[in-house]
Amino acid sequence: MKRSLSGIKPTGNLTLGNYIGALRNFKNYQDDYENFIFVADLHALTLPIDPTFLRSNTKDIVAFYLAAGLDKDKTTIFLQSDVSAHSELNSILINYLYMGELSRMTQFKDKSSKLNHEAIGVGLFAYPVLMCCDILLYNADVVPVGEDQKQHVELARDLVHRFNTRYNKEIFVMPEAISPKVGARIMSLSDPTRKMSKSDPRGDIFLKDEPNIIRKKIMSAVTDTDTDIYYDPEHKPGISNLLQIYSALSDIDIKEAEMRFKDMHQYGEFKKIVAETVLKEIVPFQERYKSFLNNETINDVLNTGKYRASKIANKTLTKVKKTVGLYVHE
Ligand code: AQP
Repeated sequence: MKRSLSGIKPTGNLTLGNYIGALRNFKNYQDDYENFIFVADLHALTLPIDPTFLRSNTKDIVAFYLAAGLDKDKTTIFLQSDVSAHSELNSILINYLYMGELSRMTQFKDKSSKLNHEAIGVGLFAYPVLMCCDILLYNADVVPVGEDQKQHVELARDLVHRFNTRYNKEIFVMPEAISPKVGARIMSLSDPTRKMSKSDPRGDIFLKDEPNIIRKKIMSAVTDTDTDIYYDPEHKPGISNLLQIYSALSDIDIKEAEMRFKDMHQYGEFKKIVAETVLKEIVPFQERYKSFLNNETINDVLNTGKYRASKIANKTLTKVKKTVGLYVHE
């Protein structure tokens, strides 16, 4: 059976972007793939974060995974920090990637551009190395991600090629990023030229927002002064973003969504329909999330996941150690 792996960093409150681009799709892999979904908590340390928030957000994400339809008997749900092989493989593979490659990563450039040069953490720079380890430890065939993470999966592909070629053995499986056809890049509602992002929450819809707040945010989403509703991200980024949200949550393509609104010519009416579509999906999701958010459920899921993930990850780690010449003894 092929393997699928994905995760979310607990860096901030999860957004509708995380939901549409990633979370909502995770369950689609649990029947046909050996599915691994983790909370990338070590990645959350790459920028300063409040420890109490990190802990509670980590639990939230596990409850979100369950609310999104992940079943612990079908999907291995685990914490990155629970499987020490991630950090150990990181110490090895960091030597197989280049400064030039890491400096070209768009996410690093974006995030570091907001910091004083002297204060850019090494972890932020090296974050894609750890992400390569996350993927390669499980020999994932597919990695379901939103648009912004594709470049990191590409880096993992380069690393697989480099490593396997150097040792002339197929140690790692070549992973492939897969993104939803619609909704792989949901934009901020206050500035639709910017990605909706949990660590830069201007114009975000949060998965824990109250329904009236969600409605308000959508009704005041920035659009243009026209009245026609069609998809044109360059000239109508706000309307295109709302169309994207609508079509992703209605499971239809953009063309069909455009058809539904072609005679409407009223942004207010359109926004109301988008808001109701979001609420129809998010309100029951929030109810399920609340029902899973208790220590007993979370710890049970994570204990099972830790055991299953560690077994597979340790096997890969041993293989890599032997390959590079580290002395492995029983
Ligand atoms: N706006 C988005 N539209 C579609 N997909 C998105 N994802 C993130 N934002 C959007 C996808 O969500 C998954 C989890 O993301 P992550 O935790 O690895 O962090 P990220 O990609 O860096 O997302 P954020 O929300 O912008 O986090 P911060 O602010 O911490 O950097 C990924 O599959 C991502 O593509």
